[in-house]
Amino acid sequence: MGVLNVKSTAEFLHKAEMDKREVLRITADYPDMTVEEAYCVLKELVALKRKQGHRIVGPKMGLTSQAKMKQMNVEEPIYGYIFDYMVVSEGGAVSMGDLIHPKVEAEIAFVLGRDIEGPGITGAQVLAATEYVLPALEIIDSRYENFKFTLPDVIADNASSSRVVFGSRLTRPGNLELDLVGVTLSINGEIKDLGAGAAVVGHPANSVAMLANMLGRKGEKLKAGDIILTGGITGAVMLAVGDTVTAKLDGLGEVGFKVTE
Ligand code: OOG
Ligand code: MG
Repeated sequence: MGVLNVKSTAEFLHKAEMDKREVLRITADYPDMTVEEAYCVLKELVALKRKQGHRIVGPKMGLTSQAKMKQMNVEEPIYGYIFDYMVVSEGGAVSMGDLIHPKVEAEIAFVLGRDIEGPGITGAQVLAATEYVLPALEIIDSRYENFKFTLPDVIADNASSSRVVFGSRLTRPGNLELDLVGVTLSINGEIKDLGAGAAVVGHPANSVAMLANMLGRKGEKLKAGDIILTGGITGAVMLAVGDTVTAKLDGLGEVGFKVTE
């Protein structure tokens, strides 16, 4: 009990990730941890990873789907950061031995051509500033026992970020209707879940706009060249050794990886 120590909490979560060991959620000991405090832990966690030489590839949005928001009983999505060591090459392998209890979800990623700074950013402004969109598979791996957490817990844990695979085809957003893009997520050739871009707060560009506005409240902005994950379109599906995972996104292409020991 007592007062939450931001620094040691960040170290605890970073160590859990590096040791590939699930841990008791922070709110079991600090039930009063607020969302604001959780973002302070995230900030410390980011500083820690940077000090170890890891580089941010871009921010990610989480809990952007109605299903996850309802499940977590929240109204606002959350954000975290993807680091360079989390990126797996398209068609490559994710090693189960590096992870705890990973799940995969299909997403649309954005690459901005110029900086965007909230408040007041809209989806239309995001689209106008977007250079490319691309398919992505995010592997989430909550550091908490049984993937069970409250909202502040998951924020402190970098929104369960673990690995990401980006598709190699870049598409200019142009007249694409990203809300209507159909998505399937298959494992070993069997469709496990499916959805459409609209699952992400109505349109994936809205997710980027919300992120710009959330960062804007902290005096931060989205930068040109950032690769931004907009949030799961499909549900998250458990992974097992031997799985071959493929997502197909209508008009955007495919992305996949294998799970090895
Ligand atoms: C939190 C991460 C959520 C998404 O796309 O919704 C996320 C979790 O469900 O563990 O990455
Ligand atoms: Mg995600």
